[in-house]
Amino acid sequence: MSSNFPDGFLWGTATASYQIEGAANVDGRGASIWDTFSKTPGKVVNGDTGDSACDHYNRFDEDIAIMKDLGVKAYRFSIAWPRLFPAGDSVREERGFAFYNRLINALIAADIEPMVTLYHWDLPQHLEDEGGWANRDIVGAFVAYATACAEAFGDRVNNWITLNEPWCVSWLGYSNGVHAPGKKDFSLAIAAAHHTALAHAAAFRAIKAVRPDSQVGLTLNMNNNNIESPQDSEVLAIADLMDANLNRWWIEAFTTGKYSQVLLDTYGDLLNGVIKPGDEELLKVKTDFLGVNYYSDGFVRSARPEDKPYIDGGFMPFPQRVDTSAPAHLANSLTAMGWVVTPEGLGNLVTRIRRDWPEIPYYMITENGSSYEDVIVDGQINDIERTRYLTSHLESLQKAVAQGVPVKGYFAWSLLDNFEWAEGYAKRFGIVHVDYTTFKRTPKASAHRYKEIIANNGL
Ligand code: GBH
Repeated sequence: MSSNFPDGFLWGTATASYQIEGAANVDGRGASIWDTFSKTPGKVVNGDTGDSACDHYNRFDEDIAIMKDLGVKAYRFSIAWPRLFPAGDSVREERGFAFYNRLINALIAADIEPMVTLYHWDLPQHLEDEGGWANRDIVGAFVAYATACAEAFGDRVNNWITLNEPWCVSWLGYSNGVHAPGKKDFSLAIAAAHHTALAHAAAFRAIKAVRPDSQVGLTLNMNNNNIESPQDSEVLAIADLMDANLNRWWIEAFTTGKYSQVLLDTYGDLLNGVIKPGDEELLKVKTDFLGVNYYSDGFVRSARPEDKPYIDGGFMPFPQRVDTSAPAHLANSLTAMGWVVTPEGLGNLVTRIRRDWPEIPYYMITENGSSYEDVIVDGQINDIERTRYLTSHLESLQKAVAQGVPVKGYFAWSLLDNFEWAEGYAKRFGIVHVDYTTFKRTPKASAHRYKEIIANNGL
């Protein structure tokens, strides 16, 4: 069989610092908002914290050897800001820089391309004490941090992602409160959303100033929101608002420097109040690529009597009522997270991005994966459902790529089982199993399948 992805397609795996590193109190690392949050009773399932996680800080050589065996071409990881600048100010911790130098050098020695995310949610606690992402001063602090990273690692790192999923940073962190710092205030979420958009553009320019040839992108969590009652005008209106809130906010910011009229109308002074004169020019930036994290589609249809106003979850200030539950035909095959499995959505999503924003040069699928309960039998994990999730999503992606959609890489989430934020260690997304007592790594059946896919450059 001939290859069905383009030559040079970047097959990768992805992780994030707080989810895997552990060694939380080692080599001068400062506290992050996730240290504080996970140690607050009731915030994380089982009271789990990232204190030891997968102990990747001490075992990265073994993890790179696993990737090498899988034939992985690229590895997406994030830098823990509080390892480099423990207090979030200008005071450097050289042991933190030394750790990422060791990691990057080991990747390059193994012929694995590093793809660095600057912010995957572990904000230095001191910056949160000053208001975090809701305080516009964060933009300057982020630029200084991004510049230091580009100067220290830019001779070997060519691919940069400024922020991971600013929607989650803003809405889950500051309005719904399920993520650190656990605030529940719409106005803070809206401020954070604007400041993350400004931070992306500013960090983009900062990295390019140091390394003009680097590739710099932004990673967003996106979905298709399938409308199941198109005759209901209220459903159409809220679906548009949900799309603007999740899928368009940051893309419109960097492509046009402006937000959709529907966002300005909905959020009124809360949004208009944080936009300063000149921001249009500051937001606009010719981002090299879009990172797309895709897990699952959404569905929206006319409300049932039991549906609550959307505002109740703290996700968005929508007083409207709609039914967003899983459609009946998908409801009995949910992942362990309770998410519907919609493989065709991945192809549909990148096709939609191509149609609506042709000015974005190319995309990377920076995360895609699933959580299921794994059973170990004779030391083996035959994760059939995760394997099927992987292959079905790649089939869908391949069809879109064959139609000319410019996707240059795919990063399986995740290389390792890891600290799944508010779900702690209870939810496993890894293609490699981690025993959290011994830290033993065991590639699952999905990892073996991924190895074959990489070797064939396709399914
Ligand atoms: C990513 O976020 C993160 O980048 C990564 O660190 C994490 O481990 C991984 O995914 C797995 O969770 O509210 O039920 O309708 C995923 C972000 C945002 C995906 C909200 C699902 C809606 C589910 N997610 N989303 S629901």
